[in-house]
Order: sequence, then structure tokens, then C-alpha cells
Amino acid sequence: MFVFSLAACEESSEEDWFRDQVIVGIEPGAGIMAATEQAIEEYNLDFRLDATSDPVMVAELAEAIANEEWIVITGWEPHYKFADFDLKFLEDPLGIFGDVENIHTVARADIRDDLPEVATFFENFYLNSEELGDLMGLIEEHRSEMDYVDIARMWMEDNVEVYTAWLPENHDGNGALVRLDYVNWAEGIAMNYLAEAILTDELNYTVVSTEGDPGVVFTAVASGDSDFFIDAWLPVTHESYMEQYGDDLIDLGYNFEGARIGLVVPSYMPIDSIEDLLREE
Ligand code: PBE
Repeated sequence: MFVFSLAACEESSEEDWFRDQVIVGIEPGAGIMAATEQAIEEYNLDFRLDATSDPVMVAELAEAIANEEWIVITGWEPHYKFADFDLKFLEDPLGIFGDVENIHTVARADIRDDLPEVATFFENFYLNSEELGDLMGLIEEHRSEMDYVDIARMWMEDNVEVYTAWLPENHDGNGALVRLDYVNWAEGIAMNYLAEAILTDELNYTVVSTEGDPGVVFTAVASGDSDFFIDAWLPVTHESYMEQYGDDLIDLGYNFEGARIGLVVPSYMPIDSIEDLLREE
């Protein structure tokens, strides 16, 4: 473990400290934003939380790392930033960000009345960390020149046994409409477009995917304006949305295990805990 020596601290404090006392965040409706506001309060941090988006946050992270500056972001795993950069979660002795959780697929409550096989497909839909990591890696590599669905098809070619195990047997969707909503978060985009590719190519559905802010997406699914959301983090991060919509949403179970949120910094920063963000003047 790193020992924060006073000498090291004094020598490096001015140049190595943060340019601004800012935590680079994402969309205001994200669970991690509420948790970070709570952390600022409970740890008594002299930091402001900036709302941006996942891609903007990653761009700021890349820039800080290129300049070897200090930066703190609202981070989560699974996410491709951990494959691209050397990063660490800051310890959270007060436990504000919760423990590991799972990513669930949620649907409008009456989904089994008209799309029972698609509900079954999503109950089976599950990726381990290597499978999701490969998919996010392909997206990052090809997103500038290819559609997400076509990138997902590349993943399908290499993972036939994985996704065929999710398919209801001998089923034809006959072109029926399936509406998927997603938020602009790397893991959710990856899973959403993989589902779109499989439902289209293997089960003959017509899939419409729509991006929205987290609050809008939960409302759309709960009210029946959309069918599925594949990136619900439970039991903690999206708990308030699940409570708010109660019986209007059903949980089709997890599609990924061992997800985590927290404050994340580049590994070269000589701090290990959220408490180390408290600078003694
Ligand atoms: N996230 C990614 C979401 C859940 C998925 C961690 C940014 C959130 O904080 O709401």
C-alpha cells in the first residue's frame, strides 16, 4: 500500500494537485451522480461535480493522462476505460458507492402478454466480463466507420455458441416490433446493440433502439412507450428508479455480474482513498 509521506506531499503538492477542484461526472440522472453528491457531502470534500457524459468524461480523462495531470472521475466497471488506461478506484471507507452489484434487464410489466419469447431471450441474455470486454473493444475500434449493429455482428461471428444458447427454440418473431431504450453508457450501448443484432438476425424482429437520459428511459419503459432497458444497475445504483416505478417495471434478471461504481483516478496519482481528496492547507 502507498504510504503518503509528508515530504513527498510537500514537494509535489502544487504542481501535482488538481488543476480545478472538480470531479468529472456524467449525465445528471445517473445513480453515480447522486452517490457522488452524497460523497462530497459526507466526506466534506471541497470539490464540485461537473455533469458531462460518458464520452466527454473519457475524453477529459485521456487529456489529463496525456499531460500527466491529476483528475478524478465518476467511474464504473464494466467499461472500456479500464482496458485503455491504468486506473484505480479510490477506497470508500464510508461505503457511499455500495458494493459490487449486477446489471439487469428490465421491461414493462405486461411484456409477457405480447412479447413472451423476447422476455425469455432476455432472461437468458448474459455476458461474462471477457465477452462484454471483447464487445466493447470492438465497438471502440470500429465505431468511427461502422454502425453499432454491424459491430455487434462481428462479435456474433466469434461467439456463436454463446448467443445461440439464449435463443428460444424454433421461434419466428414475424417482424414484430421490439423497442429498446438505452443511455449513452459504454456497456449499455454494447449490450443494447448486441440484442438488436440477435433479435433482428436470429429471431426476425423489427428492433428500434432509442437513446435517452436515464430518467426518460425508465419512464418510457414503465409507461409502455418502450419495451426493454438492458442497463439497470441493481440493487443500489438504480434503486430509486425501481422504487419510483414499482409494479410498472419487471426485472428479467441479471445480464452481467460484478459491476461496480466509484470515484476513479489514474494509477499514477499517489492517493488511494476518497479521504485523500481532503487537502490540508
Ligand atoms: N452508470 C453506468 C450508471 C449505471 C450504468 C454507472 C453510469 C449510473 O450511474 O446510473
